[in-house]
Amino acid sequence: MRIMVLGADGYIGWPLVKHLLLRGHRVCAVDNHSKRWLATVLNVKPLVNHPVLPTRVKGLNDETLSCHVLDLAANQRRFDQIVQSFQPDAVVHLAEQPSGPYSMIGQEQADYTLRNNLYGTFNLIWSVLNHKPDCHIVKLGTAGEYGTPPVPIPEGWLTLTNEKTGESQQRLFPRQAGSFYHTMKILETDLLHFYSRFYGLTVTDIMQGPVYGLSGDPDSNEIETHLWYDHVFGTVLNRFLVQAVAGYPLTVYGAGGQTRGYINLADSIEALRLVCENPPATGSFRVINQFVETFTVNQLAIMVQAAASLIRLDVQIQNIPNPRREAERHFYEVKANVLKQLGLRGRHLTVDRLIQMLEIVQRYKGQIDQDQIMPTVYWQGKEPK
Ligand code: USQ
Repeated sequence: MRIMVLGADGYIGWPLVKHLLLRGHRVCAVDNHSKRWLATVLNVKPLVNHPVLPTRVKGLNDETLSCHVLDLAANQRRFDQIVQSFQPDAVVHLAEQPSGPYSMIGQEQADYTLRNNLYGTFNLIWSVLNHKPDCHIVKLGTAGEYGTPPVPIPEGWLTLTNEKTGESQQRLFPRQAGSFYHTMKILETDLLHFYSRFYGLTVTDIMQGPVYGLSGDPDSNEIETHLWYDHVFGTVLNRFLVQAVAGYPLTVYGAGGQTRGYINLADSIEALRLVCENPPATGSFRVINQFVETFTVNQLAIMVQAAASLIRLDVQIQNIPNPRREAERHFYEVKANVLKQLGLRGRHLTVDRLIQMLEIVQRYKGQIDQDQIMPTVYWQGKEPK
C-alpha cells in the first residue's frame, strides 16, 4: 500500500515508518519538527536525542520511503501537492501537539494546540477530498475523549432506541474530556464524522490509551524513538521507568486510582498497520478502542518497584498532590474488540518486559535530568496542596 505518516518524527511516528517499510509498504513521511521546538522552549529533552527526520530517512537508504518537512496546519497548498503526487491509500495522522499538560499551561499553549491540531486535521480532510477522495484517514484520537463515565464504554457507538416507534440510531458515545488537548481531539472526531457523513470520507478514529515502551521492535535493545520522561510530554509508565533508574521516588499523582487502558509501543504500531491494511467500507466512519490492558497508576508503580527490586534497584513510591483535575478513584470498563478481530494479539506488561526496559534505560542513567520530573503545570492554575 501507499501510506503517508504525518508526525513521522514523533514517538510513535518513526517506529511506525520503519514497521510499515518492513512489511513492504511504500511510505511518505511528513513532519515539521514542532515537538522539538516546543520542548526546547520548555527546556525539556528526551532521554536520547535522535537526528531530525530527513537525516533518519537518509540513514535507512530505502527508495520506497520519501519525506517532507512541512507544517500541515499552515501550508495546505504544499500538502495538497504532496497528496496529489503520492496518491496515498491511507494516511496515518499523528501530527499533533500530543500533551494534556502542555495544553493547560496557559492561553498561548492552548491556542497553539487548537490551531495546530484542528487546522492540521481540517487541511488533511480537504487535501484528501480534493486529490484522493477514497483514501482512508487513520486518525489517532485518544481514549481520554470518553473521560471516566460511571458506565461501560462501548467501542465508539451508543444505540438510541425510541421505545414507542421502535426506531433505532447509532450515535457516538458521549464524550467529556479532562484537558484542553483531549477536548480538541473531541472536536476533531466531530469534524471527521461530519465529513464522513456529508462527503463520504473514509475514516478510522482510534481511541488510544497511554503508550509505553522504548522501541517499535519488542526484541530491540535500543531506545529507537524519543523517550520523553519530563512532566509535560512523558507518559506515566515511561516516566516511572526513568525515575526508577534515577533513584527518584515514583511520582503517583493524588490517590493513584486513575485507571487507563495501556498499550506497548510495538502493539500500537502493529495496530496502526492492521488498521491501514483492513480499511472500513468506503465512506464509513469506524471507531476503534486501542489498548491492551487497564491499570491504575498505583498498580503501575507497584509493578515497576517490584521489577526494579529484582535487578537491585531500590525504588520508593510517593503520592504527590495531583497537578491535574481528574477522578482519582473511578469505574473504568472499556470494550475493545475490533483490534482483536483484526489480529492484534497484544503484549502484556510482564516483569520480564519491565526488567528489559529498565536495563536499557540504565545504560543512559548519566543523561537523566531530574529537573524535568516534578510537574509544574497545574490544571487549577496554582499548585495543589
Ligand atoms: N500520572 C501520574 N504520575 C505521573 C504522570 C501521570 O500519576 O508522573 C497519571 C495522570 O494523572 C493520569 C495517568 O497517569 O491519570 C495517565 O497520564 P499520562 O500522562 O500517561 O497520559 P495522558 O496525560 O492521559 O496522555 C497520554 C498521551 C496522550 C494520549 C493519552 C491517552 O500523552 O497523547 O492521548 O495518553 S489517554 O490517557 O487514554 O487519554
